[in-house]
Amino acid sequence: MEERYNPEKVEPKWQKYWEENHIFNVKEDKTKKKYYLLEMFPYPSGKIHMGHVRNYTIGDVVVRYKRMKGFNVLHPMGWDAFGMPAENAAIDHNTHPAAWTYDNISSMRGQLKKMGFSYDWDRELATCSPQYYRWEQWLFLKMLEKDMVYRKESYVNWCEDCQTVLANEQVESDMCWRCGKPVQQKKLWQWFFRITDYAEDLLLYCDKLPGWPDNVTVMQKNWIGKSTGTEIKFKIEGRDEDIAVFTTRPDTLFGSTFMCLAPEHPLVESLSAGTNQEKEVAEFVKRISDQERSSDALDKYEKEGVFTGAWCINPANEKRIPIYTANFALMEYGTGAVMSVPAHDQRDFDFAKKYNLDIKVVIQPEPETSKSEELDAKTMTVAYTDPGVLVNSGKFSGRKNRKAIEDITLWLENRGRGEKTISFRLRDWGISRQRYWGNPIPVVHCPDCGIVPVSEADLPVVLPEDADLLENGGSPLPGLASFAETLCPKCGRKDAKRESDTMDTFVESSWYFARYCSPKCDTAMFDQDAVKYWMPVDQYIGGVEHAILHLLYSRYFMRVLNTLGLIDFKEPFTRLLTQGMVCKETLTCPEHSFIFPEEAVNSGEKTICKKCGKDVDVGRVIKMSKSKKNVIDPNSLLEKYGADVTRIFCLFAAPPEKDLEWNDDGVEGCHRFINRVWRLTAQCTDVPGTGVTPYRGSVSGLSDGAKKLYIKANQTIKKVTDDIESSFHFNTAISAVMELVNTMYTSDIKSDEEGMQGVVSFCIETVLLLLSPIVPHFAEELWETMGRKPTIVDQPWPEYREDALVTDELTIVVQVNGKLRAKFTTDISSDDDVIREKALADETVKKHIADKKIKKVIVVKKKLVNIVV
Ligand code: ANZ
Ligand code: ZN
Repeated sequence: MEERYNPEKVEPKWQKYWEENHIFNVKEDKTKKKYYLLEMFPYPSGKIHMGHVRNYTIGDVVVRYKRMKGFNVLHPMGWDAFGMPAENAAIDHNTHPAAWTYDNISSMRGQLKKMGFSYDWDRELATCSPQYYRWEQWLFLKMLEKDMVYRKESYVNWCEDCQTVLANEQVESDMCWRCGKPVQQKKLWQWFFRITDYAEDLLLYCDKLPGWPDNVTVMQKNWIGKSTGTEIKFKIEGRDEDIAVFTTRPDTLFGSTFMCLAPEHPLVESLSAGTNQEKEVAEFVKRISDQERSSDALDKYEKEGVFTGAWCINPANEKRIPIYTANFALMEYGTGAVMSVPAHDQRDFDFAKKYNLDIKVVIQPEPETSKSEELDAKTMTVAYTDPGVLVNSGKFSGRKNRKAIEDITLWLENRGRGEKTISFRLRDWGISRQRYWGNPIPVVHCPDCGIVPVSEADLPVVLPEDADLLENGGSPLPGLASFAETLCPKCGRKDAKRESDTMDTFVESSWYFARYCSPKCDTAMFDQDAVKYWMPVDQYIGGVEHAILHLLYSRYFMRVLNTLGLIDFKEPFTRLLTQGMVCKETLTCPEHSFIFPEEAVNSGEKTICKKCGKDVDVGRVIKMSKSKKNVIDPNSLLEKYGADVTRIFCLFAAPPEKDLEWNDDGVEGCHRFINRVWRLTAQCTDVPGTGVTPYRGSVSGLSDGAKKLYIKANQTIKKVTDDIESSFHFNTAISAVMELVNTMYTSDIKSDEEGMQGVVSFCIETVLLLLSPIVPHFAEELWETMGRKPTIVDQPWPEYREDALVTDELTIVVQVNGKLRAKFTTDISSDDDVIREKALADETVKKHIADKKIKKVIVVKKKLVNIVV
């Protein structure tokens, strides 16, 4: 046996063994319970980073553990392969996105294999392959048929100089990444998924995901943003028509002194038609519609508006109020119309001041609870937004404003002027991207027939993989005749044009986990039986940066598939783990700014730049990132320590949900531990009695030394199992194994006392089994060395004996004629007879009894022995 663990030799050996024997290839097996674990698949950027290594190591350990627990486990891997970086790289390196992507996939696959992850590589998929995106196009057509997808005009980033649409990533502080000119907004017809149809259901189920971290469900809830309010109808003066507004504050209705419509509101044009305001309104609407006005961007814009020339009637007090159109009113929210209450809403207040509109106070601070003076509209400088008592509010005056919300709504309902409603912040999902490297949207534009779906038989619409990227970074698809020019599928017109938008790459990642169940299926998105068996994913693991969009879109997609009758569940991920970040301190050289760890040397107290010898400033510990150069390349670790030390370090340094601070000493420590176990096993297999059957019996009958060790081993099994089951806390699990190893080192493991060799054999077996999910190559090698049959992967997870878990021994006090004379310790399982005998055998007790006759011995269970002489 070699003296130390030699990863260079051992790791490839077992990787080859696993691969050749198809150890990790799985099939549906109805006789076994399934366990589907998935880590978020990587973007093939070229190299794996420490974040990947950590994420995939966590998943791999759980999978290997579950397998030993008897589950039929699915653990697939693939590539989220469409997206912008491939286009940029293709321009930079004068290659094609497809070539760049497939190259990266192949080198990253190699890296993952070197880590010994237990993937079923037969299920590997890349979202940029036509076999994959074909089914996404198919789904798109189904959704189109069912009106789950639609087109509308909306804004994109546009660079006038480059004449191209810019992705958000190509906009750098409002400037074009390429030419540095200011970015404009341009309206284009784009495709949308009706995710808002599922807003209520997506929200409802946030409370039915007990396996998800609370912070993630809270983020999802906020993103969906349900708000309960009242829709109130204002009559338009001189017309038999109403304007409906959405408000969460019907209590302020008596204070609404003007109305604001979104510029896109369908009434704006007709209200102003024929009035003096007509021209001004038209100009305003045109100007505003060239600006981006999302709710996130609202604060960036000065609030402005114009009078439409029309008036409406406040239904609370029949007062006529002017109707404005204003840029802060959004067509997508509520009804697109706002009842403005300047005294109690800051935005409305600013607007009223700017345009000299009435301000009417309807809430006064409560005199006894507030020091503030009575509000006067003429002297107010800010809106009053705190609670208080209603004034100037008809029969509601004198009531606390919050309590009046319900009643005012009811009052309006009774008069047919309002009703309780709900509004969501969630918007429909815009999936159109004017990009090249993405899934083509499968429709054709015909001058006669309009939008025509590509027929199912003609799928996939193949993305030409060899298109030349344009200098300005725009998509070559619209100008690429071989792609864009096509026949109309309906009327056969020869001058129809293929849709040149591709889908948001979030679409591919919204269903890949279902595809893994039958990745080669070429008759459907997936085999329904396979999906029925494997889905939902039991455990999903990934970064918290995907807490909102990716997870929400995936949940939405499952609802779409459910509605279409393709699956019978709605939630894709039963449990979710969001792992922490891998962090490291930054190094800054006064000469070279950020430098890589290997560009610095530690000389005593100081850290010095290798290039210039200047003192390096050691900065804060932050997330590893290439731009800050505080990164460790997994390859360098693999070379120096191998996969298993890298794996155990990732798990040992922090619990999975916490940030992991990189620490070179920690890696060294793990390296030493591994070799400690190696030497220990070597010792044990060299001693006489090699091949001794591991002892699995009860504690009684073991010698003291053997018993101590045996109990420690059983406790360790329990601790490790509990830590994994309850929280995936591998760090404390590993500590427990380390303790067991220490106990072995301090025990006389070569002794021939009763039961010792069997217990030692059990301990070694236990250590290897417990460590095998964490350091699988290492464990396989030692397993084999011990003369056991491969593969350790398929060994059952060790079980502990309840009766061998005793923590501490009992201390028994011995009295002779009521006087305390001695103490001794005994095993907690000792019965009264054993305790009595031990007491009588005690040397000090014997002295006190001397030659007197023993009249009585009373044993008080597990506490004391009283000897009467
Ligand atoms: C009157 C009022 C008085 C309002 C007051 C607020 C405070 P949340 O809670 O986020 O749902 N609003 C309604 N539709 C709008 C639209 N299309 N564009 C811009 N703003 C709109 O917000 C609800 C509030 O947002 C509504 O309640 C409305 O202003 C405004 F003291 O109505 B409120
Ligand atoms: Zn046509």
